[in-house]
Amino acid sequence: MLFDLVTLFPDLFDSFLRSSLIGKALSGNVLEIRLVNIRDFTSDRHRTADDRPYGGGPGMVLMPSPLARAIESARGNEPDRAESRTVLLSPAGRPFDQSKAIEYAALDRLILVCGRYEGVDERICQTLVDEEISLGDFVLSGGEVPAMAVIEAVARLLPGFMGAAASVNEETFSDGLLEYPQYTRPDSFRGLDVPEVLLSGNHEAINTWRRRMRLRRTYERRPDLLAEAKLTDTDRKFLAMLDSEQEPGAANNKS
Ligand code: 4GY
Repeated sequence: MLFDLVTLFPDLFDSFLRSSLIGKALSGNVLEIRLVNIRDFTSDRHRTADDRPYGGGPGMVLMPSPLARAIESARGNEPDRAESRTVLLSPAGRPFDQSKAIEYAALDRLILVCGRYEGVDERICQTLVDEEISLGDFVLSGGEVPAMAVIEAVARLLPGFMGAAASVNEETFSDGLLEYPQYTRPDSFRGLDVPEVLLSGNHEAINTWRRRMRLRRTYERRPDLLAEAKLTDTDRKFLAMLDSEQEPGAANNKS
């Protein structure tokens, strides 16, 4: 799969692209990443890429022309890649999630546009961008860090990315619940013991405990996920019990 990164700061990707897993995927041809520097498509001697916003207000806006030419340059090589998508990373986008990562992993090519300044000229979004996606409700200085997150989320779904031995564990988002807590040796660390059940060797008890921990965590931290989660009748009974512990005046033995 080919990723084109359209950015004013290509150097920000240096260490990321050399990092072990991504680096291996690049040399193993599982992944190809091309950098397109927007600055190379400016047309004045100062190589200006930003301008003041029409209507006034603070900050600067990424000029449409250099960005348009940069995106078109990316598309221009190998324009015949069957399935290609141009995506802008922006807090104003639709939320990026695991289902989006799966969708992108099926493409031949993803063009990631990294904005800077206060934003990108809206006409770029209307003409050259297929969709805007957000990594979360916070504002960064540019789309480069979110672009790396998207590459990592998508790349690990590509066949051959992690080698034959390790397979992708998508449990958390395949059934829509948060993961259970993990422990490794030693069985006591700074006075905190590994839950007994995990040392019991009783796999049925372990599975039940893990399922309940997943339900409890999701209930406490991400109740919004429960609406879409795949739940059994037993799960729903457990959740109803958690909920009854939340009633005002009900006994609460947890912490
Ligand atoms: N949050 N999710 C995000 C971001 C920076 C102004 C457009 C985010 O995806 N991207 O904060 N991006 C902005 C900065 C121009 C990109």
